[in-house]
Amino acid sequence: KQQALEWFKQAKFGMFIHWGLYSQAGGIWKGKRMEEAPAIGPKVSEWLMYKFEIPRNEYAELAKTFNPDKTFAQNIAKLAKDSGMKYVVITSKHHDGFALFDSKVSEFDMVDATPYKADVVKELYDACLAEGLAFGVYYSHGNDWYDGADGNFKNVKKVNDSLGILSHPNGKNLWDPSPNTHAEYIAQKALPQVRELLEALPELRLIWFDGDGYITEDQAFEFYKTVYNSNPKVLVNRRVGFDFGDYLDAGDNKIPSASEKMTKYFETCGTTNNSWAYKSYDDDWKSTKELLYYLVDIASKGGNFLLNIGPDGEGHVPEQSAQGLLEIGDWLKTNGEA
Ligand code: FUL
Repeated sequence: KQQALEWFKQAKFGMFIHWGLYSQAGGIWKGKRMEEAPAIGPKVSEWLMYKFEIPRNEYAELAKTFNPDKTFAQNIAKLAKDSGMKYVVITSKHHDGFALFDSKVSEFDMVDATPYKADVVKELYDACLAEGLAFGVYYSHGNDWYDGADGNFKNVKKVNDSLGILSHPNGKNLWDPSPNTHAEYIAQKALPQVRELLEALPELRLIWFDGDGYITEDQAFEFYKTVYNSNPKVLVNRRVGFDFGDYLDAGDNKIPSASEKMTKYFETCGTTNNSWAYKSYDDDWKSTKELLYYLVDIASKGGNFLLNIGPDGEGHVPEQSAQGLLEIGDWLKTNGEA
């Protein structure tokens, strides 16, 4: 782990990718924007299913038209490289439960359910390794609106992590919960899928877990152990839950203040507009100067910046965000260490 952390500390700058079935909708469902949706909760576009309380079968229809450009992996890997990034982390499964990789324990995945029929996580892994980039996956272990019943929230009193973040009652599927229990989901889908990823991607560098508000301490430990036993070189982020993570974050788009005590190494994940996944009508892009300010601020405090892109349903990165990233790459060539 120590060696893996050394790599991570050197890396400093990475690319986060939020991409999945929701990317096709771009924040709009049946003519309505996320902001007009009935449910409470975040307006970020990967929360589409939750915000519009879309029944599971209806949501699954989105897979039938998910057929991105075959050049997705190459294009993204090149963009990350040209932007001076050293690692890439993609949403292998977000809260909607859809896996972008080939899973044997679920049919709700890229290979079984889409006309694309190929494992796009593996494609991106290969493309990143070819560019000399490290590769990681985001995996929503705690929350799964498709298979995770009601999210087990009632069994979890409080997230006992070092930053004292309390879990909140939002975010579970109460409109059309799957019939299995949350514990069954953990045993039959989440843990097996994490094992599948570790086996399919031997050079994997990190797993970025999410949804620790919905799991118990024993379950958090089980995820940590599963990763460690399969490949001890793979880092695990704080959100695996209950302080088991190898490194910290200060929250979405949060940079710790200079006086804030970070007990472990940290990474800040950030958006380029106001959504993680593609939102067709959000043009509120951060300027390159602002992004550079964050990068330098975070690096000066000793952390990593995981800057996000949200490709559209075809896999194309919005022009403005690609441009901003490339300008950071140019700046780093002149002023950075790399
Ligand atoms: C949050 C998620 O709920 C968001 O959708 C996003 O993935 C962000 C990075 O983490 O917990």
